[in-house]
Amino acid sequence: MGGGPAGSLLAHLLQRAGVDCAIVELRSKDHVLGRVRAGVIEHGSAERLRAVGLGSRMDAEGSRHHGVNLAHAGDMLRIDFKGLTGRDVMIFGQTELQKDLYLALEDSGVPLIDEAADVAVEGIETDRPIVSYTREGERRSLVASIVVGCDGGHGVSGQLLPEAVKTTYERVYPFTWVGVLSETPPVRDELIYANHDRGFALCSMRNAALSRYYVQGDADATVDDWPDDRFWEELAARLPEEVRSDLVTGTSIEKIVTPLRSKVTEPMRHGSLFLAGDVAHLVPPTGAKGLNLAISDVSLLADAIIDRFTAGSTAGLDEYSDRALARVWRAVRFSWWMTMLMHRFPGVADDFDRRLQRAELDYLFSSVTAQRSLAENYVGLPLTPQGGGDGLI
Ligand code: RFL
Ligand code: PHB
Repeated sequence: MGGGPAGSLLAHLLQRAGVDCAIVELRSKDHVLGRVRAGVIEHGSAERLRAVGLGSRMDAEGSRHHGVNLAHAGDMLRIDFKGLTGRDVMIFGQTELQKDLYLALEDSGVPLIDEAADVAVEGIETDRPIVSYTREGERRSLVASIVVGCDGGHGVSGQLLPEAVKTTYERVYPFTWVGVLSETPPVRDELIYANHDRGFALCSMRNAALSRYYVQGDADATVDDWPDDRFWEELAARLPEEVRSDLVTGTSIEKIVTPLRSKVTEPMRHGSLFLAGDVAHLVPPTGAKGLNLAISDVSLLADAIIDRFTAGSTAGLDEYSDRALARVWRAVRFSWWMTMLMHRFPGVADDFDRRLQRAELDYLFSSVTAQRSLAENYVGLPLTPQGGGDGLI
């Protein structure tokens, strides 16, 4: 269920291994392909995409980033991923990855049933669950062995888990991100995350002629509150002087307001229903982890499903939820930490929190150990904790 990155990558992995599958997607293909979202692909995610034939355009048109910058109180700190971890990240838009995924599915003949309305699932406590949907006015159904809910942050498959087995953990942050895409050269070659008294700002990019910028907005902000002039003015005000003078502004070609939340639903399996990607967990975009978690979930799940249908072993399926959640919570922690570190928190605790932020940023600016921890999390932790970071876990 769902043909975003999680659903389409999972289908690609299964089809390659000879496991039959189909995707049932609520929206039209064009709609899915038109969404602008993530930009940062972790080192391990990129390696996994390359290993399954999805790396050539990413390597040709994306760019390798060896570091990011943190800005605070007029200073800039470069976190040197390459030097600190030996690894890097790829900047390649989710929109582009989605294109490659749909092309790969078309080539391999995976049925992608788009514009499927009223998608419903029955029998998840049996080994013959049924997915039904309405397309072109007709009700149809698919009998499956396994159903995977990959239906995103607004999806419904999480609701299929009985209340008695389900626990949801949630944190809502009291602000939004206002994002703009503009056909202007990026202000720097690498990303800049800025902590400023006026609020957070992020400078990102898609390529040498396409920039992606974000500023922190109020919790109830709307796109109409943020005409281009206001956006550029506010972004410039939140950047260090040396960067501000290089900022090239232009007309926005896309603008969004996105709320920030952390949310995890446990477990990620009930009977023959499995959850993967945003439907099971949401993270604020500050750590650039959402798409990467979707990729790691389906990597684990694809191996488990393939094992089930080729070797007859259900061990991987039985372990999936625990293994995926162990990684999820590490990314939830990092995204929460980056969010707490970089934003202005409106409210009574503000002064105390600002002092803590300043102390933490001072520590980061002065300690290579602290920088290495950030770098290690940002480039991506190993697929399973056993592989752990510097090997100490
Ligand atoms: P998606 O991409 O939302 O896809 C879910 C699909 O399911 C369909 N659907 C249904 N299909 C069938 N039946 C139903 N009932 C259905 N309900 C919905 C939807 O139409 C959709 O096609 O979830 P998925 O596949 O789990 O992928 C998750 C990622 O898209 C998401 O985590 C990232 O975009 C998050 N994210 C980032 N992640 C990163 O790793 N690095 C980043 O730099 C990054 N930046 C971002 C982001 C997300 C952002 N927004 C807008 C939320 C920046 C932003 C601004
Ligand atoms: C993006 O380029 O859209 C982007 C980059 C880094 C983030 C979030 C979004 O942390």
